[in-house]
Amino acid sequence: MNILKQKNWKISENEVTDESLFEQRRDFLKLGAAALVSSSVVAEKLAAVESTKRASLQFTKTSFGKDLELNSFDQASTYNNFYEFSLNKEDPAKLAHTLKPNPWEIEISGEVERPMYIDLQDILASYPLEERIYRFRCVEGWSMVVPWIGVTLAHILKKAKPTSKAKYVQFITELDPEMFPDQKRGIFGNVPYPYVEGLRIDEAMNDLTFMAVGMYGKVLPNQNGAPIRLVVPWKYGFKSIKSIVSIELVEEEPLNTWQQINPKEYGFYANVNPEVDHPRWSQAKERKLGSFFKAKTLMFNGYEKDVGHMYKYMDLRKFY
Ligand SMILES: Nc1nc2c(c(=O)[nH]1)N[C@H]1C(S)=C(S)[C@@H](COP(=O)(O)O)O[C@H]1N2
Ligand SMILES: [Mo]
Repeated sequence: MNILKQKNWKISENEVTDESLFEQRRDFLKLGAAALVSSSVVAEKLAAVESTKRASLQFTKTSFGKDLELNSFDQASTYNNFYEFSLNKEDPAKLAHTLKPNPWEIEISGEVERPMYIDLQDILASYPLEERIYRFRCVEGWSMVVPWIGVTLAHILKKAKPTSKAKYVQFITELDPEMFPDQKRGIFGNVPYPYVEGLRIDEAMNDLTFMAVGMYGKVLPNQNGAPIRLVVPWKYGFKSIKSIVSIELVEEEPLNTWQQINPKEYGFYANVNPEVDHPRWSQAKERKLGSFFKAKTLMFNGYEKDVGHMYKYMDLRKFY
């Protein structure tokens, strides 16, 4: 295989902002003697402090989602689905320190003229990073609005030059039980690993389809899929696969993890659609993190004018 190995840029120390670290440490000191007697409280707080030490990113702002009301960083980084750590949404934030996002490489292979490895540091240092505010809707009925930082997937794929046989794209999450405790459990784990997702090539090349390396101005927290994850805003959240190490261009439709687990409930397309209910619950409404009331779910999660054309001749009840 013809592998193009790119230069390995490192983020320099001075790009790491310590502002929030300092703020948190001060709060920590304010907790005073009462908290200090419990060493587990101290350890937990220190872990939280460490996790805020994330590098700031250089990026351009865009008009995507400029009228949407953002969720807070805390909301988006403490309520997570990341089964490699746990099924419990509060756990990834506490457990994800075992994920080592640096160094990290993504292999691009399959139906491409230029198979390659891309170093994550290259993306951070030399790709045109932009911020996009997107709605995010989990199939379970909760939603949020997040300012992601990254590049379009199309930008990355074009470097590898997909061939005419590339009809789909398959993504794979890192498989490493030292980083992801649930992977140690083998067949007793939460899901069959590694986590796999897929998109049709036109979906992958759509301008909305984003590879996020950061959020809220800084690199991704581990629990949100560091160092690089997919964000497909018109599809249910499970399509937005985290901590990606492989992107393969393929001829056949990939079998994504949730389809493997329960094909009656989860399909390949997973477009947000308030008219097609999940077999066990309605998809007509959603609750935004932090909101008391539910809101109506929008067709294609509000992105119909950007993506509706791709599904014009498809029966969306059949291709769920
Ligand atoms: N590798 C991997 N990717 C994943 C998941 C997962 O468990 N493992 N969960 C998915 C689901 S169900 C959702 S809703 C989103 C959650 O992303 P967030 O934690 O950043 O909100 O990640 C998706 N990507
Ligand atoms: Mo989800």
